[in-house]
Amino acid sequence: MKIISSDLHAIAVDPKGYPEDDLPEIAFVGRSNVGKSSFINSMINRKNLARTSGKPGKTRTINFYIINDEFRFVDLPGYGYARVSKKEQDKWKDIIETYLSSRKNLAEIALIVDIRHEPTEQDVMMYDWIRSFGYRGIVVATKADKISKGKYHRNLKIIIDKLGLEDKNLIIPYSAIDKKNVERAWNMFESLI
Ligand SMILES: Nc1nc2c(ncn2[C@@H]2O[C@H](COP(=O)(O)OP(=O)(O)O)[C@@H](O)[C@H]2O)c(=O)[nH]1
Ligand SMILES: [Mg+2]
Repeated sequence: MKIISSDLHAIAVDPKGYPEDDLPEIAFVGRSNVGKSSFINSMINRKNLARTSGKPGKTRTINFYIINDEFRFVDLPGYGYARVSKKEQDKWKDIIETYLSSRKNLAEIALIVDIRHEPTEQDVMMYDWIRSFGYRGIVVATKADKISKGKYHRNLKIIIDKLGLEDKNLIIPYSAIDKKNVERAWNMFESLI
């Protein structure tokens, strides 16, 4: 994919704030701090368009990034950050679910997990939900630069088994640092947009 332009298009908490056009969107969900914003930045060769943060639990909004004026990447609020109240977590859950269940533009939802860790119950729930809505269920296993060679395949298998992936081509080991598999990720998304 040749990136000609990329911009923040909209920030929303509910459907009133979503962009009003027919451009296809690929949304990214995952735990807080898993690397969603870093994934988006590295895919589009931008250092800090999608805001990344050392402080987990900061993104409370849906951020729409428009690419080549043709499609959007959508950065959803991260779930599962223990240090925010239940009430606040429920609010984020509502923001995420409203978007995912109502958005006509949505071409695919990709789940981002950390390759070093077994997926959480919330990851499993999210993945089941994605599949039940008829999406393919692409999984990006990021932070691959942080895992030893010895653990790499073992951990991928743990993730595949825990999430119940039917096809192991659906999981993309990735690194925002060295851009491992950036081409493979683009090939996967290009067929959808
Ligand atoms: N080593 C490494 N660090 C990463 C990678 N992706 C994200 N990070 C770091 O993980 C932290 C959280 O990333 P961020 O993109 O803000 O996560 P988000 O909350 O899911 O959007 C930041 O300190 C990033 O620099 C990666 O592929 N490799
Ligand atoms: Mg983020």
